[in-house]
Parts: sequence; C-alpha cells; structure tokens
Amino acid sequence: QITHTMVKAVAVLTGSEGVKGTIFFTQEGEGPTTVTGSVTGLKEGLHGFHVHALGDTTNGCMSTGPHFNPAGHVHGAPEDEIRHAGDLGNVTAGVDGVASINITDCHIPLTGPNSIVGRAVVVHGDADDLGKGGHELSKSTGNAGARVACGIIGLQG
Ligand SMILES: [Cu+2]
Ligand SMILES: [Zn+2]
Repeated sequence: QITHTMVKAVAVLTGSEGVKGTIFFTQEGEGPTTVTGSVTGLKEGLHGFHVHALGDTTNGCMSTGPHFNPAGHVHGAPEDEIRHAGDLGNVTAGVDGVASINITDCHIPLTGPNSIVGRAVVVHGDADDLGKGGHELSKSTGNAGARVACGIIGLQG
C-alpha cells in the first residue's frame, strides 16, 4: 500500500537591506519538491538561490553554514548530476526588484534523512555561476556574493 502524504514547509526571508520574501515548499510522497514564492527588494538580474545546511540565524545569514551537501559533492547547477543538494541555481529579479520563484527539484526532500526542514534558504546579491565561472569560489559557492536575505525552513500545516 502506497500512501501519498503531502508535506508543506515555508521560509520567511529577511535581510539587512530591505530584501524580503516568502518561499513555500510542497512534496507529495517521495516525489519532487515544488518551490514557489517571491523575493522583493533585489537589484535587477540574477541572484544565487540555495538551501544552506543550518537553520541558524544567530549571526544573520552568515551562520546558516555552507550549501546543504549531504553527498559531499562540488557546487553545480540544478540540472547537474554532481551538485550540492541545496543548489537551486538563480532566481531573476525584474526592474521592480521582484523575483517570482517556481522550481521543481528532486534533491530537497521535506522528509527523511536528507530533509531540508530546519535548514535555511539564502538569496545572494550576485549571480550564481553554477560552478562554471572559473573563480576560486565557483566550485564551492558559485561566487554568488553576499547573503542578502535568508529564512529558516519550517513545517507548515
Ligand atoms: Cu547560498
Ligand atoms: Zn552549492
């Protein structure tokens, strides 16, 4: 017997320079996780968007640790086989500073040993080069710059 339980989670993002947002996660059974929501107050363009390992914001977004990486891989693009689980690529802000998010991903479950619940979502000031920029940080962070907003992923009823 297969039971398809729907699990929902949410992260409320806040940042130091007025960047904020709300991100919703849903997963049905063992299926992919859908990520939706929006972030406002961004500069126009691409912004790295990741799940970081720790749900610790005692020192703002700095204390959320590195990209969530249970498999011990190098940084990559969402579509790469070799990537951090937390590598969700970039979100794109328009001239109004708003990025609308609609991502489906198989590496960020809401249940089980690799669950992202209790970890953090981080939005960066610059584009994630998806591991291909040739910068010394490309293979660890995508050289995405400052952590401009973050929020802890918590279960939602
Ligand atoms: Cu990040
Ligand atoms: Zn990464």
